[in-house]
Amino acid sequence: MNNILTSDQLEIIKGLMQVPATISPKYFYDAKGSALFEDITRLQAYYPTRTEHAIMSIHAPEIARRVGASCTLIELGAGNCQKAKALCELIKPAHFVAVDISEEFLHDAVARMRLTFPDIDIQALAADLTADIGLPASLPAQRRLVFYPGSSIGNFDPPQAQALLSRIRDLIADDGALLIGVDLVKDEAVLNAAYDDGEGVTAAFNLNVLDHVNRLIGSDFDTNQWQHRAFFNADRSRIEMHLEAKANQLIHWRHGARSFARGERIHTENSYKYRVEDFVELLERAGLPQTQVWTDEHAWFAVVLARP
Ligand code: AVJ
Repeated sequence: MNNILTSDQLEIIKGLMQVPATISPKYFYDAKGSALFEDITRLQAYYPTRTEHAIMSIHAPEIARRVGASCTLIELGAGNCQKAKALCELIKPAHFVAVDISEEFLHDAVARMRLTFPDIDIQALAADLTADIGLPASLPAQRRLVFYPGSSIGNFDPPQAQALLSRIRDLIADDGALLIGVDLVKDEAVLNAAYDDGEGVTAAFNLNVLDHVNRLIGSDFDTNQWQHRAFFNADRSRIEMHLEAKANQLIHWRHGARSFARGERIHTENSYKYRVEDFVELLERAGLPQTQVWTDEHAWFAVVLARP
């Protein structure tokens, strides 16, 4: 092994040295983390996935009509491609690009999609949305629909979210559109239960990031020494997830170490919750002023179609 650090290693070590320590939520998604996230989406307490799915099913004809003919569908954070499957049936794109951070997971999902849709040209792209999204050069310069479901936009703080939305606006050019899912502000008890489920699936998902980090930087975190914490921070309108040290400990990695005191936390995720009008304003500021909003009966979640 040489001494040159990868950008992932540098980012992780930098975050661990901060006070309080942080680990980016993008490191949740190794193969095990992606599978655990899939388990989360099936939990009764985790309302976003099924609520978004219900909104899209109920309004499918109208969504399809408003989206119009799109040649290329680009899904960001595609994961198991379940949501894209429904959308492909609806709008029948000529090309589909599935973008996700978890490469292994994505390849299996894309292989299944190719069997289901032999007439669609399907490509997988392993990419980190915090960096530039370099689309395959082979894509035709035809009308594009970017699909960004699941309220994954919530992982970014509002200025970062606006920057990402601006980059999406550039990807779709003047004639394209963005179809995006966003989680809304609601009763705190509902929010807290969704991120601290009684079955401990979210806890396992949060703790798994330590095993992933151990593999990435050669550290010696012991998941038994850490505890899942999740709560709504009303001032900042976000769910925060942290890992809390159960005891004092010293964590080592190659050429480095850090001590954690009992009760000290590593901040692992923010999941911002929006009011519809604030999210629409964010889209406007990102150059996507034409919007159409669909929501569920409790106004827990919104699906928004936005255009330049
Ligand atoms: C994938 C970012 C949309 O914020 O709800 C679920 C991740 N974290 N439970 C979310 C997550 C804990 C999820 N996103």
